[in-house]
Amino acid sequence: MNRAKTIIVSNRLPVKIVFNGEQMIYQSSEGGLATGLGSIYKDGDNIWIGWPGAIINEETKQEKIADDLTDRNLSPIFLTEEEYNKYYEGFSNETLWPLFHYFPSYANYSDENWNMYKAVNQKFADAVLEVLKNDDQIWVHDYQLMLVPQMIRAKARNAKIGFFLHIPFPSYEVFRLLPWRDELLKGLVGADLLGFHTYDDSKYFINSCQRILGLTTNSNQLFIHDKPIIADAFPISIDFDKFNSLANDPLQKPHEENIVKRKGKAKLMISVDRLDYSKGLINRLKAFDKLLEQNPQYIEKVVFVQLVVPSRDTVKQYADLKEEVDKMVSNINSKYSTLEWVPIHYFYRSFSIDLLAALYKTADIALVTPMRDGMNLVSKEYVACKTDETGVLILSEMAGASKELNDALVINPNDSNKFVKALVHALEMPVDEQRQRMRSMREIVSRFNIHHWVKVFMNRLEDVKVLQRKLSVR
Ligand code: ADQ
Repeated sequence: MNRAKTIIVSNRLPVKIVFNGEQMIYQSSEGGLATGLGSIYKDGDNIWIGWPGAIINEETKQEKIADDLTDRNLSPIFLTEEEYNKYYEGFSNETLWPLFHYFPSYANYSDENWNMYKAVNQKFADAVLEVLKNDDQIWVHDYQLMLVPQMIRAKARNAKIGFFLHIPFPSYEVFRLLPWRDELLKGLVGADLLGFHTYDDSKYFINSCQRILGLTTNSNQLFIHDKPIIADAFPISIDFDKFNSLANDPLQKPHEENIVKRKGKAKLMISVDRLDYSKGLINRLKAFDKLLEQNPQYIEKVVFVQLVVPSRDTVKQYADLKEEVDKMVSNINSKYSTLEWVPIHYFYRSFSIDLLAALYKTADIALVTPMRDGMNLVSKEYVACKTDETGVLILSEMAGASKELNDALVINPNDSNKFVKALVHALEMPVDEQRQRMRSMREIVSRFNIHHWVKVFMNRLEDVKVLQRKLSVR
């Protein structure tokens, strides 16, 4: 008997191909999404369609990869260098990413990139259509594939399609700056269920659909010729148990002891981000500088460990940002260092999850202060690793996570005075208050974890189909 299957579609597969000379190695992703969706795509005939993270032009190699990945229920889409540059680097990352993160002056509007975005989205949709059977459900992910829902719908009228946006959806006034706003919205409303991190994101989306496409709406329902579809908030999370048990693992002790020894009596503050202008690196460094300038009593009493994962640093905006961060770190360090102490320890590289967990666990304060962020998983990872329930999270109100983690010290990253006040509050917070706040945040992250997120989204997709059927027989 043929059981209905689930088809996951995202720009990247949860494996990456890396080369060791001529030898190809498949590196599995340990990211939250891969873990959360692991229970789905690995099961039965289910499948995950996406790009395997390397440009492969030779047909024989492509065939071998497709063959190797079949056993893992993965189906690769191969991109040429030109497709990758214009669809991914170009339209996705130079147009949609800055605009959706409220950096419209960084957005580049290029017809050529847009045409390639359409062509590559069609390639993904065709790959879905090739394996799609009657009752299958499809879950499309993120801003790189916003046209895919409608492209599938055009050929499979009754398909069950969910879409989740991992970055913010901007307000109408920003979204309408896009020359291709109508087409993108039409692409999205091909889905039955549209998920966003926050209620505001889903409202902004519904508002754009009303004003740009003229759709009729009722609360979270949008009507596509009488057929209701739903847009709602589904805040993503992490694998709480994984981080929590890693933080409790005795094998982690040497890492932790090493960090504790090095920080001495000073308080440890950390931040962990990809290099990106949306992450607020500059404002954070300015606030730290101001903290030391206005509060010299913290000299030698606080150490700031800043981890930055390299990202797109061949692109000018990113290279400029990197240069500015380098310069500011070295200015601050030269301004305040003593013979015994350096205020900022700055790492521009990736860290293993073990070391990351040890840093989270030993950090007295985590600074998660993006200018704009869909959710931000670092804030939740920090909370999951604070097994003794101490520690303070300073969180930007521009991160989706701030809607759930109310017990963080929530700040506006542009307000440097309040930012410094929050730093002082965090440095001075009594342990009882830390415990009270941390306990309630841990409860939220543990309960609403990544597995819960997947389950709720999938159930809701089923409910929308039931609702549509009910209304169509009335
Ligand atoms: P990202 O923009 O990548 O994700 P985020 O949610 O913070 O942002 O996830 C970053 C991940 O990278 C975390 O799991 C973190 O541990 C890891 N990481 C960061 N620095 C690291 C380092 N130096 N070494 C190792 N690992 C590091 C997008 C959206 C977010 C949204 C997620 C999920 O931009 O808003 O939360 O998708 O939907």
